[in-house]
Amino acid sequence: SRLSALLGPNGRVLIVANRLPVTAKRHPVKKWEYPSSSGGLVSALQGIKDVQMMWVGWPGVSVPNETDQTVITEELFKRRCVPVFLDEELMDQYYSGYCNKILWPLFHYLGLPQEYKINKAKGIKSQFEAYTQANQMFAETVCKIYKEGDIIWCHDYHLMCLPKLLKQYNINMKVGWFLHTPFPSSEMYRALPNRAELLEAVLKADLVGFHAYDYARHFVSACISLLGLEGDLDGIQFDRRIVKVDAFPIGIDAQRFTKALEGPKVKEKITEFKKLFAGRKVILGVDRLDMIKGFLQKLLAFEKFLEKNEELDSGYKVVLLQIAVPTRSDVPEYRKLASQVHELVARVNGRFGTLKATPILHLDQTVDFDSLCALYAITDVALITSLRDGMNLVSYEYVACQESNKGVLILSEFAGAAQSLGAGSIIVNPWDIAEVADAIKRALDMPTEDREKHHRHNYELVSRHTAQDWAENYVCDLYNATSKAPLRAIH
Ligand code: GDG
Repeated sequence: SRLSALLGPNGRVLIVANRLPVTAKRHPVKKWEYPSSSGGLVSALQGIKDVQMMWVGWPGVSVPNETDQTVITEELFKRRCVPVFLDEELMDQYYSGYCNKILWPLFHYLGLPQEYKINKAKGIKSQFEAYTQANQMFAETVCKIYKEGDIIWCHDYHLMCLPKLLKQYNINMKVGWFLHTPFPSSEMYRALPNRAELLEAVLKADLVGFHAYDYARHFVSACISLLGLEGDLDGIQFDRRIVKVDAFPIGIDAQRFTKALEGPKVKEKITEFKKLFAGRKVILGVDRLDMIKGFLQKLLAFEKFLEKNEELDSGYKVVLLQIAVPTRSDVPEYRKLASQVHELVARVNGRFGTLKATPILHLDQTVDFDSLCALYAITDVALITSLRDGMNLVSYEYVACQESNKGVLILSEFAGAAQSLGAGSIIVNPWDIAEVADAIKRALDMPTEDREKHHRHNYELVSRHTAQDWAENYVCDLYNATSKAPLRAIH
């Protein structure tokens, strides 16, 4: 590949992300086991092939015992992973605290928590300190395994200080940073008390990447208005260098899905699910149970759809199948969201259910990969109502599995994916409940010819623009972006 040609036989890509692709898990007999972790980033980077990669990240559990740490480190090393051990308190302040209570909601336009103002003296201040401290520990781990020629690719809002810390250690390291969430408008971002420090740390990278041009533009605006820098989408002048900023929309490994559909296990599931839902149209939702995914809006819209189409009742027989993957349940806001969702599900089911069937099938669970593929393949509509979403890979995966069915994708205009899959989907504003309700009706009624046309457009994009391309484009650009000469001579 282009990437392996560039890097040569010894060059490695070090992926630094909060979570490793495998998790260390306590086991009653074996003591430890190492299942793979799920999530968007892991799915995407599985697509990079024929390049030496190492991962640096948190192993998914706090491990106080040093002997255990040694065992885990050795085992993970065999899987090309290097753990960063963070204790429970640090994780609580850095991850549940600063990352998930402050940066995540802010980057998705949900604002800052009230606490930010109230607890400034103790809670929040120490959350930012924990954040920088955790970043420091990631940096130290990277430095320990760094070899000349390695390329370091830092991921996401958890690690915004990392480019600066790594360059402090060795100015010649090639360091890139990529954000998987939206970068918000500078008018939103400027509310963050540590706004300047984080921007300056990110700007130490050689390449700053986003899923969409809008996010890159917002980042550049923030640098201009909050740091007084000069720049545009060609680069930002900082520290006598030009920092490259660009959009790299992520893709998926579509073949992983199409191949799975051919396998006996998925075929079996397909038969099973087809029987289960016989005679009903199925609308599918697959989301982590997160406020950004617009669960309440989705449920309200589905309720409105049922309300408006009551007379069609027996004609339609529609079911909303929602896989709600549990996430961050240690954060109170997420627990609150879960109970709001449950209340709404119960209301709609109580109102529109019959002795024979209920209109919403809501599962607080993950499903295994085979079942996921089968569900993607047999359902009639995918309903994605994210209030904000960096990209949204579920929409891509759905398209990849719909070659025979030609199901319809209803997609929020606030998901990054709307930029690429817009022309082949029904685009909705998830806040407009009536609009989403109508879109459900339109999707269910769409003539085969239109469904084929929509699907063709989306499928071409999804199968052509792969995760491998994404990673290659990013790493190649990073490779070439380094060591820009100073803009002008210094007197
Ligand atoms: C973040 C950004 C951005 C989900 N449920 C199950 C399951 N999944 C897998 C899906 C998909 C992944 O998890 C979810 O990815 P998304 O992109 O949809 O959403 P986030 O988790 O919020 O990801 C997002 C992404 O990072 C990448 O940059 O697109 O905007 O928020 O791959 O397949 N997998 C299995 N069972 C499940 O029940 N096996």
